[in-house]
Amino acid sequence: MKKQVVLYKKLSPLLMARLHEQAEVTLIENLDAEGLGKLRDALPRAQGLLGASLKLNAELLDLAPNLQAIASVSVGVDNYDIDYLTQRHILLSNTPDVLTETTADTGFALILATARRVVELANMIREGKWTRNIGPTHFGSDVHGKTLGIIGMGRIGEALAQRGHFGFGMPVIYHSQSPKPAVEQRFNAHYRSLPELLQQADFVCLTLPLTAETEGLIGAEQFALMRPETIFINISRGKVVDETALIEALRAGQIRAAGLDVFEREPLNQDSPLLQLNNVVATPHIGSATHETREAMARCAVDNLLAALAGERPVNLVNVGAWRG
Ligand code: 8YV
Repeated sequence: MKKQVVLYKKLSPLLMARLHEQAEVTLIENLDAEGLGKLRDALPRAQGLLGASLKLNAELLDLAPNLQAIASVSVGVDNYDIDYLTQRHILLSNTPDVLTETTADTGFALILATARRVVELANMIREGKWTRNIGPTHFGSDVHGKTLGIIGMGRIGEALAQRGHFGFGMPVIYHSQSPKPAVEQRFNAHYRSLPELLQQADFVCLTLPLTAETEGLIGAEQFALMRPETIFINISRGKVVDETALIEALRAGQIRAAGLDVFEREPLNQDSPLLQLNNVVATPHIGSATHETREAMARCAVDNLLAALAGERPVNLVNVGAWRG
């Protein structure tokens, strides 16, 4: 008897074919009001779920009495109530590793684009304002040799440190729940308390997960510790930052600029003050968004889901307490 799988994220034809071989598949193409209605209608029969970018709370999952596994096409798992899933022995899996390098590339893209004012100055040409040789008012900041501060030294933080150390000759300082001796050895990185890092780093980069402990971690007090030449980069989750405090810090010149791939609310409102600031580079949550990496993530999620539905422990099981193998 094929398992009932509900997808709320489109997959490539290859992966769809693979799923169809082993499951009865319902695809919810969009997560608009109509799509959410279709999802709610499909949940009562769902034994497996696969998708991303949707808060699957208890209210919704109470509609899915037969649910055995959720495969998230993401490394972040802040969209899930882990305790609820564990109590119901619903296996949650994610897709770490396959997206690490791509997301770290996004982090460096933002470091370079923000420091060198790439978006602002490229737009200047498009707007017909490049009418004479550029001068000091157009200058950006150097990246090479500057101090790279990383908050959250997990896989993505390590990949960012690698790029800074080997690629740009940057001294690396970091803050995380615990010191990482291997990272210190590989990248000549040095552990700092959060206040020390904020005071010393030329680039403050967030690469940590959104949890009850990290929500609102960077607010007015933390921005006040940074220097006027500091550039703030966020490729983690928007809610790790008090966005109102960030806007105030940018407006007051407490920090030089910000490169942001994530926001408190996504999509970012067109009338957000962040979009009125020339010293902000904003990208639409493109961290892992390359053809190659998103296919690899989806493939990983399908592997995790099919394993769980076959009674095997998924490679990337998040809530190990749910496993009864
Ligand atoms: C997005 C990410 O989730 O993996 C994560 O946690 O933030 C990104 O890869 C992506 O939107 C999920 O498909």
